[in-house]
Amino acid sequence: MAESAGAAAETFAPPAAFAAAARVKNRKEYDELYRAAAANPAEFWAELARRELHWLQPFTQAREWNYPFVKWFLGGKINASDNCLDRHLTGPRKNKAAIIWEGENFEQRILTYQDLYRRVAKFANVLKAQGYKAGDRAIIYMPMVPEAAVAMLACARIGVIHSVVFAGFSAEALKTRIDDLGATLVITADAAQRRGREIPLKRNVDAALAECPAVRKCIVYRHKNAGIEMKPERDAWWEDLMFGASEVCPPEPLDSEHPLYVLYTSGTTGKPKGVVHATAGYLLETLMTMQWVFDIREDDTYWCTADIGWVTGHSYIVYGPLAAGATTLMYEGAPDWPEPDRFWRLIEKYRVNVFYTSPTAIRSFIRQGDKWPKRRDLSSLRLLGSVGEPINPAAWRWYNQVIGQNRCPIVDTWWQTETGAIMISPMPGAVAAKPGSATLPLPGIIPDVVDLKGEPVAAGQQGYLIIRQPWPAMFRTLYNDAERYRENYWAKVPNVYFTGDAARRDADGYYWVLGRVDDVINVSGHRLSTMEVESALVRHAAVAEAAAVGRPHDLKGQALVVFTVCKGGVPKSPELVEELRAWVGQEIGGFARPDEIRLVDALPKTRSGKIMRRLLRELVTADKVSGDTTTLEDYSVLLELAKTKGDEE
Ligand code: 7RM
Repeated sequence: MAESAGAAAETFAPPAAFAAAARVKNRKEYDELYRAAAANPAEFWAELARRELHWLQPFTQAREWNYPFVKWFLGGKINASDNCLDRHLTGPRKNKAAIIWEGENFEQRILTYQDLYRRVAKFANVLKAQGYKAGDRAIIYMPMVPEAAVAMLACARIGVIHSVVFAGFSAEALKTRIDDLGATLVITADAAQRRGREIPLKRNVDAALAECPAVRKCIVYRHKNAGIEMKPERDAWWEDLMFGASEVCPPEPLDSEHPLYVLYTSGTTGKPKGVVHATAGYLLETLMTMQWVFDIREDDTYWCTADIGWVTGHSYIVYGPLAAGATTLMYEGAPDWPEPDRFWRLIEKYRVNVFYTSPTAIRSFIRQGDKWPKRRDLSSLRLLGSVGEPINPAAWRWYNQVIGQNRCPIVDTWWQTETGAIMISPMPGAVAAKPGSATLPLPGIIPDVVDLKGEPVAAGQQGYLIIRQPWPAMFRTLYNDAERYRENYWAKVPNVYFTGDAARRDADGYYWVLGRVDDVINVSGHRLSTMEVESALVRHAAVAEAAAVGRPHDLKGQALVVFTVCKGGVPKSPELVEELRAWVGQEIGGFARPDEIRLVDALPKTRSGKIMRRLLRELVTADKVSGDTTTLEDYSVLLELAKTKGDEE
């Protein structure tokens, strides 16, 4: 990417037909909108909040910025579920499809806005009947089924703070999150499905709950008829509780700042961070970005392929699309099941207009060959999106040609779990794309590329990506850890939000996000903390020390390589390598299983005892070390490491 990352890169102007129909139609309109917002961000957002959201009580103050803590739309009362459902019921959207669901075995369900509303109201009454109320915390550990959205919206309706845990996480990871959050409720299903196999969710919940006495209730949605055990008193079937529940449940008027959800994400230590999002600001920006970035239309079928367990699923399968009154497609299953054309088949079948996926997925489609998309009718598509990691220009071009048929703009959207909504992305009718660049910031977002002192670096130079002003969908804090919030995000560079990403801004002002600068690695668009993997490994009886690093990978962006030192007397063997890989899978989740484990005698360390990950990174990337090794304690360690090549997958 580096060779094309600049003003000289090829540009793709918005297709004229697209621009003519778009909300923001040309660069001049974007520039004016951006300038107006930057002149007074608080007032800009306040005006949108008044116009775009349904308030149960109007707010009296736009913003309170008490560095590094922000509040938006103070004095207002609002409800996210009311904004996603009730307000669509009085007009022509009432019988419009809210969620179209397809299962891996081609099962289909369509829930209209009225259907979804009734289910949410009923389930909210179920939660109330179980004694849950505003401020309580619920874990949602569900497959990709509409009931996951029902559970989220029902929590939101009565102010219960939800935390969705990706169904690929292990029992151990689930337990850590339940504990940290002090959750008293778990909502789950018997099983999920992937590649023809059933994944036993309830069994993981049982294992986690054996050590979580604070959880009083576990509600189980029957999805697969998997034979599971139900613990009397604690466990109840979703359908039993729903039977006869009232469909009337007025939305609770909640403070603008009431936490909507907590989502755990990997940080630079072994302990995941609970990212806290507040109701009104989050809702406003997920909604605005549906308009600005996806230019969402009343008759669109919109599909975001993320899992509901990641922030992209929260913002762009559930809250954003439903707040916009859109039709959102949800698919439970693998992209290559039963054949590698499943995504294209779904687009053909449902006449999908807007398609939002990840570079990793795109690269795997490229590898499978053009014949798969070519045998499907993709003419309904009008806009394509990408998220999760930098998209390499070659993948961008393929996406443009083979999927978009040179007709659809591509929005490369940069954002994070912490930012809540898309921050840097072209407005598709207004801003020309450059493959590999997320292009320009959205209105009200004021980023910069700076050095550690906060001084802007020159155009074309690499620096730290920061944001200068708080924005409404910004996370408010880390759950129970305001200090870590301050240190991680607001102290690395004085007075600004530190994203953890390196970036370059070219002479046209375009942003090129280069990747993480911390110990977070991005495997297939999933954030993994090197420390989290290392702590999982040292919990294994055979392991003394471990150091995890990322190595560039054609498909996944980065692959996970772990240098592992075993305890004295433990013999190195391929069986041990396999056992350790499986162990990490079990401790964190299958997606965190290292691609490679190298059993070594020692790790390179500084004199103060810090593991020199930079050297390990070079070693796995270039197979040799050229950088500065002057602080290395024992150079011979490095020579030994260079000889140890692990077994490739
Ligand atoms: C939405 C999401 C956030 C990290 C972020 C970046 C990387 C995401 C892009 C990107 C380059 C993009 N949330 N990232 N999108 N890098 N271009 N369009 O992914 O919290 O899971 O990850 O992902 O490093 O900091 S996340």
